[in-house]
Amino acid sequence: MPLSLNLSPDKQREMLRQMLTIRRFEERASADYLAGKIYGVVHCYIGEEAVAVGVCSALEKSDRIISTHRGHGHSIAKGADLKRMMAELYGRRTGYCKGKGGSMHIADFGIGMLGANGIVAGGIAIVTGAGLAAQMEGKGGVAVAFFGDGASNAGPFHECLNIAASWKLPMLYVCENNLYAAQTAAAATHALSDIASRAAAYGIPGLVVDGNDIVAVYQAASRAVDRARSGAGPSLIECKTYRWRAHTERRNQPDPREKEEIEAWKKRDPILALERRLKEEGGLDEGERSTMEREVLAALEEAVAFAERSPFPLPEEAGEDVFSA
Ligand SMILES: Cc1ncc(C[n+]2csc(CCOP(=O)(O)OP(=O)(O)O)c2C)c(N)n1
Ligand SMILES: [Mg+2]
Repeated sequence: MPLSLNLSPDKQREMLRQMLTIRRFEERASADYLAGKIYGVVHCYIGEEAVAVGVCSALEKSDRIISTHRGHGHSIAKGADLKRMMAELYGRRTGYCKGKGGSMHIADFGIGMLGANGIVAGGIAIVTGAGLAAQMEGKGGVAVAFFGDGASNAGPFHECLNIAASWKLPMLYVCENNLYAAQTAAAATHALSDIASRAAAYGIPGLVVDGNDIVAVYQAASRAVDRARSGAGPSLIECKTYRWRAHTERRNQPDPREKEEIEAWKKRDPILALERRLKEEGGLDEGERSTMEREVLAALEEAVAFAERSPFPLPEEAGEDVFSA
């Protein structure tokens, strides 16, 4: 039985294209940030692409997700527009947040992307509200929280899992365990080998998945989505993965991780893994792969050109779109 059970070659090629888009988008964002063209802070998701794409491939457009400070991958996987994303990173008026938010403030309610979020664990509470909304709407919608291993130590994670389990909210809690929270190793902040085991405390299923295997992520997410849609309640999925780059793209960013560890994870590249599998199963040839690369790079060039020719917001617009309770 092929590992890609339930996944047509077309769907797998689309997943590959999305992962490649995330990687090339961030390679460009990193280079442009270091060249001084992008402002604020940029956190790259490179190495973790299979999580966002695997989970979002199991969702409908109307399902809602929330992201983290490391949000480009989730945005692209949910279908965000590359031009408006790049314009936001470039601080331009045509960006998702009119150029006033930057990398950590990309949201597109039209595609169910409720936003990136600079407050670690903050998004978990917001999207649990979206899960409650989906339940009240009664249309079978699902809500997904993406968050890191660090966020799973914070209060909102525990409070939200508790209430979502009690109310059987149609939710997926997807922990991206990349083994570090900024510069701190996960092992220094909790005593568990698997964060997924925390699910037992709330009476919901907890699954551990190889977060670099997109088919495994997709299949686990699909089962959890089916469960949520059927009214059986939330699941916690822990995806074991790794970020290839430092915590942020700042120059001289401290990175305490051993080179050998980084290199070992790079050998488990989620993009190459899917590419190899597809080729073995006859779902991709060299020509198609080259075309895909060219098309992804062309779309990115277009996005950068759009950003570069867009105007900056005006100083007098600084107070617009600012809300307070
Ligand atoms: C409430 C809060 N505390 C601290 C920070 C600073 N901070 C930004 S990212 C980060 C680490 C988050 O780690 P994790 O949740 O594992 O996500 P990862 O960066 O590994 O994707 C911290 C502590 C913050 N942004 N918000
Ligand atoms: Mg982490």
